[in-house]
Amino acid sequence: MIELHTWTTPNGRKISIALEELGLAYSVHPVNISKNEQFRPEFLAISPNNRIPAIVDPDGPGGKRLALFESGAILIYLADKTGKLLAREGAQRYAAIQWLMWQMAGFGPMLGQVHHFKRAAPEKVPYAIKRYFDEAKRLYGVLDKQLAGRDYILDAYSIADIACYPWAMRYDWQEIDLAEFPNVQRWMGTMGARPAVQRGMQVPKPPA
Ligand SMILES: N[C@@H](CCC(=O)N[C@@H](CS)C(=O)NCC(=O)O)C(=O)O
Repeated sequence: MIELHTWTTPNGRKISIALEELGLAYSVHPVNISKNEQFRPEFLAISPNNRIPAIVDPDGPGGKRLALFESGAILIYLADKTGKLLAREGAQRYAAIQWLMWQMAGFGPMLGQVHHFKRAAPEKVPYAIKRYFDEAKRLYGVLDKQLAGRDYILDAYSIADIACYPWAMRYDWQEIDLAEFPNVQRWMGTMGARPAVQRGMQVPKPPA
């Protein structure tokens, strides 16, 4: 059974959603990053960058154990393992990887900076708040344009949608007005109606 090492954050939830969508059996191993559990030696042995999520698949390529960190790499691995949520070849495969990279390099990190400077920074830094909030709005605009006239980011539901959704679900933390991005708003409704997405968003259970 695949081990999922994760926490209650957007990057972690990408993987629980994918595992739920793919119907793969998995066990959940919470890594409470607010208690610095990501620095425990046993977790660092799997994820040397001390970040969740990470997986261990005892039945990896060639039947051998595979440990993997970086949510984008994990999504590609799980999709390739099952032959679902990512075309095996052709233009749609590269389009999905393109949007996955867009999320990994832009939508996630920039929204993460918005979360930090709007909610967590010990001092108010107006320059940083404006810089990252403006960039967040630009990125929401790019996503909105891509979603015009489509149910999902590409022709079919893919790991690109799964990568973006948990970050967009924190729109209230980002103080993003979804009414300005009607295609994103519609897509979030479509995504949120999927039972596997609903289950994946509850993993791991928040601490009591
Ligand atoms: N690029 C990484 C980012 C992972 C990441 O930033 N994870 C955060 C939680 S969402 C984390 O583990 N933070 C712990 C820390 O900063 O020490 C991925 O997508 O997997």
